[in-house]
Amino acid sequence: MEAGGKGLLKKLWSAAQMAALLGPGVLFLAIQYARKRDRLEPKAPLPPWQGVGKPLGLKAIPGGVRVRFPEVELEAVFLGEDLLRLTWSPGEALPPYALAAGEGEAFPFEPERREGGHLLKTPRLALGVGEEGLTLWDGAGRLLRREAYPERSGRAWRHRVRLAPGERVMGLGERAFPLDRRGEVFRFWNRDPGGSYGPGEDPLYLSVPLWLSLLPEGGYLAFYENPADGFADLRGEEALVGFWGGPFLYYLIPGPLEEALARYLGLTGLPPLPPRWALGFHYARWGLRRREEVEEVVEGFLKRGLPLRAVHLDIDYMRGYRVFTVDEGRFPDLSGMVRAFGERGVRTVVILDPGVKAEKGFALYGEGLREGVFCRLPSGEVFLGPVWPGLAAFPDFTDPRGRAWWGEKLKGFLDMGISGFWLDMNEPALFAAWGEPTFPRSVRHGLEGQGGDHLLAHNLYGLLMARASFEGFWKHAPHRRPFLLTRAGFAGIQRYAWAWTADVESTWEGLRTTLWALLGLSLSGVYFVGSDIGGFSGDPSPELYLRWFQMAAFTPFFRLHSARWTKRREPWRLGEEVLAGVRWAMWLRERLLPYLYTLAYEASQKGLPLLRPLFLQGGTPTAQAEGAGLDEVFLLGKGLLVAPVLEEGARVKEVPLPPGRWYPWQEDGALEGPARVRLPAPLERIPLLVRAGSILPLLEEGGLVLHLYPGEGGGEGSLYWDEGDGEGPYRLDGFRLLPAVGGYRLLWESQGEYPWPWEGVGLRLFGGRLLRAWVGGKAYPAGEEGARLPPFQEAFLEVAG
Ligand code: NBV
Repeated sequence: MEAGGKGLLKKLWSAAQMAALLGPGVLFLAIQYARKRDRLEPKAPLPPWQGVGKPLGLKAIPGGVRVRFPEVELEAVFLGEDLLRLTWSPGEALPPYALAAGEGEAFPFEPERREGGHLLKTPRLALGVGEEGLTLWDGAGRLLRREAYPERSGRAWRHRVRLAPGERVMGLGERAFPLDRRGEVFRFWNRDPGGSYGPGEDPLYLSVPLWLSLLPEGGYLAFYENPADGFADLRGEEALVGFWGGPFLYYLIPGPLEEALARYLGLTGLPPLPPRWALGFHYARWGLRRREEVEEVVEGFLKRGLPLRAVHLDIDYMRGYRVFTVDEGRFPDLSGMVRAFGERGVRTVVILDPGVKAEKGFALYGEGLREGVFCRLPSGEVFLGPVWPGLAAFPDFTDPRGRAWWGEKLKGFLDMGISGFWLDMNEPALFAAWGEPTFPRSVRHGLEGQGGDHLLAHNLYGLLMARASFEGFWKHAPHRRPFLLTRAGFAGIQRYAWAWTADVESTWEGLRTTLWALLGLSLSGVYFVGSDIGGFSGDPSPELYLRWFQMAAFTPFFRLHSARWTKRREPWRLGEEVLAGVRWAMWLRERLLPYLYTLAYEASQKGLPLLRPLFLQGGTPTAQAEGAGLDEVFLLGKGLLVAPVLEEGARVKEVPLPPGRWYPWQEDGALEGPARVRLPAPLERIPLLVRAGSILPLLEEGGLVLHLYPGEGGGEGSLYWDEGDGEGPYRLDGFRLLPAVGGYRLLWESQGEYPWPWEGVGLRLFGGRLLRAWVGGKAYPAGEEGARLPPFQEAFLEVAG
């Protein structure tokens, strides 16, 4: 009785919130839908969990073994010396949507018989198959993981994994929790928290069943290739990981973790090189109802000399929220607007929601019905759910026909000159007055012909909407690099889209939560990420707004966005002080473009993250064990340490410095790590540090300038550059600084066909005074702003004292 009463209260409360957010009209549909979903949701109790028993026998197969249990089988196969795949059967096999390529080569080896079991060993990994469970060691013989044999209940599988005392577990996708996930339970189920979230909200929009274990020495990565509804319970000394359906199939990769992540990207796909403009500043705002309002904002940025590179149109541009339409009354001649913006260097991105208004006479809906591309209920009836336009049907992106159909629809916008698409509501999200704001689990999906329910396909919806959009983009604009931004996704989403952390609250906790979510995504293979500056759902104080701006300037996706019910927040509306701070952040971002673009290139080639928590680069074992600075600062690439201010009123930031020497941004005196240092953080800027030994390529007024921050052995850096879009020629420049008598030698090596687009190169040295530079016997004087030289292969830098 009591539980029922509480349940009712909860329902009323969420209905009230929904009404406040979306208005009474939507509320009616949302109540109707929640009732329908409750009726459709299968409620059968689960049979009790049952263990799989002990292994009965083991047989060698190419690259591994098959282990027989009373009723199940385990297949353990090495796909490389550092990649082990474990598959339990029977299971619900699914198309490998998360994976980029086919299976790797099976790695040849012989299982050895040992007391109490068998040992499977490569130079990098060893798996022990024992009486009670599996044990994993790395190449140095260090214990990585011990797991018990799994249990089953109907379609569900779960197992227990022992956690070592000092072990940290990270990853798991986008989470509103500190990076070390121990002590909490997480669900793998993409979910729209409904217009606003803060710390502790779970799950969020984009889950990835990837776990990174950081041990006092070493660590490993485990990736569960299962999109079904699942969980990781990390509250005890033993973790419990399970899925309510789908295949029980996972991969194990030994550390170091940075390499393990790169290996995981080898499996699930590298992010493509983005168009260069996408690394600039983007502006969005929900609630700009007319073309003139958008034009006014663009003008506002440009006339103040604020470098705006893209403007996003939220759902307001559509006719009654019908996807792929434009309201000609409010947005007349959209292509003219897009062209005019383009001429001023501003790209246009439009939002797309998956729901197609279920309305007689709406051509797209009629066509979708005729072509049979929408998701259906088990009865065969097209499934309808309420979203922005009212009741809508949803393309089945797990069906190749659904994907192709959707991809075609992008053509109109691409022909108009639209540069990118922002994919929203693709968890998929629905308006439900209570309970889960998504499809009932019984909704059917094609799954490449094999068929299956929403329990299996839910987490794939965003991934495959992105895939459909990516493929359509390629097809219809083959000379442009696709730019897609998505809210939901799954493992492999990095192959198609960038992600943003969406509707976070506009509070200081929201800012901190954002940093957790961004780093969590990065540690889950989703490297191109960003947030709504200032938070989505409320009105940030000017100080919070500025601190958010300053952090965002160093995250891969840099965009201002806000909800329609909040106060307008273009940078010039928050006072002179804020505007000056924003100008610093925006221009520093512009200057860093060559560095960022090079990082983007490295991500696309080597699978290295852009945002890195300290332990991924340069952390000593002690720093790792203490987890120092895990959630306080981050590295952008290897060279730049960013220390965002996350507290109101703070004008000093305590920064955990990893070992080595670190130069405060553009200063000469380096600090020595490991240490915790207190650095000034006036309102206008946040502390930035450069790792000694870095050469950073920057764009400054005169062209390209190398900032040289020498370490003991000199320094190095690289630069990737090309036309900025398409697949034309590129160039890759490598710079090496070597200590020499009286200064440094600077060596420059180039690869690729793209010509050097600047006049010569500028040099600025930190940690010493550059007097002049010599190239081929000719001296080039150095002033306050450094020296400018013609292109060279070797230069000598003469340094004072
Ligand atoms: O399209 C409206 C919003 C959008 O501005 C936001 O960025 C998304 O996360 N969208 C969610 C739908 C409505 C949220 C209440």
